[in-house]
Amino acid sequence: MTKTFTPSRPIWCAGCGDFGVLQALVSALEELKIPPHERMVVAGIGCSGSLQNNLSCYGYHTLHGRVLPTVTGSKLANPELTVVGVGGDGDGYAIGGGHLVHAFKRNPGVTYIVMNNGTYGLTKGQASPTAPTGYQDNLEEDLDPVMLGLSIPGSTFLARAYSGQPAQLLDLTLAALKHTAEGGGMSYLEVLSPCVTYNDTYRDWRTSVYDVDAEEGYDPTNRAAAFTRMQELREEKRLPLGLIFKGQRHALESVALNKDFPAPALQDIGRPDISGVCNDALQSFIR
Ligand SMILES: Cc1ncc(C[n+]2csc(CCOP(=O)(O)OP(=O)(O)O)c2C)c(N)n1
Ligand code: SF4
Ligand SMILES: [Mg+2]
Repeated sequence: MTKTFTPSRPIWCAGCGDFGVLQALVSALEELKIPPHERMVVAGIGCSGSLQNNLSCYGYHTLHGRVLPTVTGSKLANPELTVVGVGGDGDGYAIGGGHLVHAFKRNPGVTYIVMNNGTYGLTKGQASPTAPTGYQDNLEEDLDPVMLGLSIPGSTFLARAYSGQPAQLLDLTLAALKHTAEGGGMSYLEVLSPCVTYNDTYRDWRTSVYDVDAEEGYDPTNRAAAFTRMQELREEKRLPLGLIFKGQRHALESVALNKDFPAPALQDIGRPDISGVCNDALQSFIR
């Protein structure tokens, strides 16, 4: 990147929770001194998917539900980038739900932030996988993606924040970026981010959130105990916030890339053996 563009102003409704997520991400990237040309932000489709237009970065608006394969590919192509995926609950848990399972399992060095508002905001308020029973005549039980993440042994960082509590949201965004920067692999941060137009949950969530960071004896390194606590809190109709689980496992790029399979963006394309392979590939399309 030789020039930076001026980020556009958000197009969200006044009061949308996504403003808080943008503010936290911008502040965390600044605090960690990650310059714009080292940031790659990939967004899904939805109101939340416009976030990458509102900060200085390499940005890419990918296909609906395809944030995780795109960020995984970006990190493998250039592991020197700070790669962040952002999107909605519809994007990440419905059409993209299969990718979430495999991303937890693969543990690529990316941060994935999901703005969960329990609805498809952009398409005017249909029930998403996290919508409660009864919302828009939803007959189904809501999905808890943090519990899904806990059930997959490869996951290494699972947290939940609330855009109505900006100090904790910033702390968790910083912790997520640091986990990944230190080689820990994928940091997954779900943010409860109310949609004031189609599912205004501010009043409900203000009283139902529960902070495990403040709970004496809560151990985020104990996967089984964390799962049990999440289940108890769910039965009490509470929404757990905080660092829910932090484990250790190698990041995908640390084992997938090596001297026989180097990162494509870091290869010297002037080398004759590489330019020969590139030319052969190009010729094969022309033939
Ligand atoms: C393949 C495909 N299917 C459906 C759509 C229509 N669509 C656009 S956004 C969206 C859901 C958005 O919900 P969510 O991901 O929760 O984002 P939000 O708008 O709530 O931030 C859908 C179904 C689409 N764009 N592409
Ligand atoms: S429709 Fe909902 S999710 Fe979309 S910008 Fe407005 S408040 Fe935010
Ligand atoms: Mg949504």
